[in-house]
Amino acid sequence: MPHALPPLPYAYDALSPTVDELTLRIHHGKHHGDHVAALNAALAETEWAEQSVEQLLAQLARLPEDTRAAVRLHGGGHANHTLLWESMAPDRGGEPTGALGEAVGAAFGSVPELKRRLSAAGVAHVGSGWAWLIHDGTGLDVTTTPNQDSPLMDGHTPLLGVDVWEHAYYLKHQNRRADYLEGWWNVVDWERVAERYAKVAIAAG
Ligand code: MN3
Repeated sequence: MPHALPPLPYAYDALSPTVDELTLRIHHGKHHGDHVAALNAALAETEWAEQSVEQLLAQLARLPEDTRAAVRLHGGGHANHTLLWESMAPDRGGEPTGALGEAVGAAFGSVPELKRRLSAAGVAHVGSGWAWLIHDGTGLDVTTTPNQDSPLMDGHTPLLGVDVWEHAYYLKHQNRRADYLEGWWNVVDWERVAERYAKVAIAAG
C-alpha cells in the first residue's frame, strides 16, 4: 500500500505566530508531500512496498543499493515530519509530567536543562538535519542526525524531534535558528511525547 501524506492534526494557521501559516503550508504540503511521492516512486513494484516506513528505516542495510538511498532520504523525511506534526499543537509547551517528567529529571537534571541541551544541539548542528530527544534502549539522550536520517536507523526510538532545515524557519526567522528553536518549545505537545515514552519504556523494561 502506498505511503500517504498524513493530514495535519490542526489548521495551517493554528500554530501561528510560533510557526507561521505559509511556512507550515509549504513544509507540510510541499516538503513532506514530496518525500512521500518520492518514497512511493522508489518502492513501486518492489518487495518492500508493503513495509511500514519504520520497518524500512530499521533494516536499511538489507535494501538494494539503488533503493536504499531513496528510502534513507525520503522514508526518513516521511517518518521525521510525521513525528514532528504529531509533536506540536496550539497553545502547548510547559513541561512533561508523570513518568516522562521523572525520566527527564533523571537523565538531564531538569526539563529546562533538557530544553537547553536540545536547542543547543540544534543550533550547533552544521547544515540541514534534526535535533532529537531519543530513547536509546537504556534511557533518554539528546542527539542530532544529518539531512533526513532517522534515529530509527541506529535502533533508537525518536521521542521528540525538531527540524533544523532552513525551510522549517527561514521565512519568519531567516538566519536566526536559535530564535526559532526557543519559540518552538511553546507548541511542543508533551502528552504525545509521553505516549511515545510510555511505549518504549515498557518495551525496554
Ligand atoms: Mn522539514
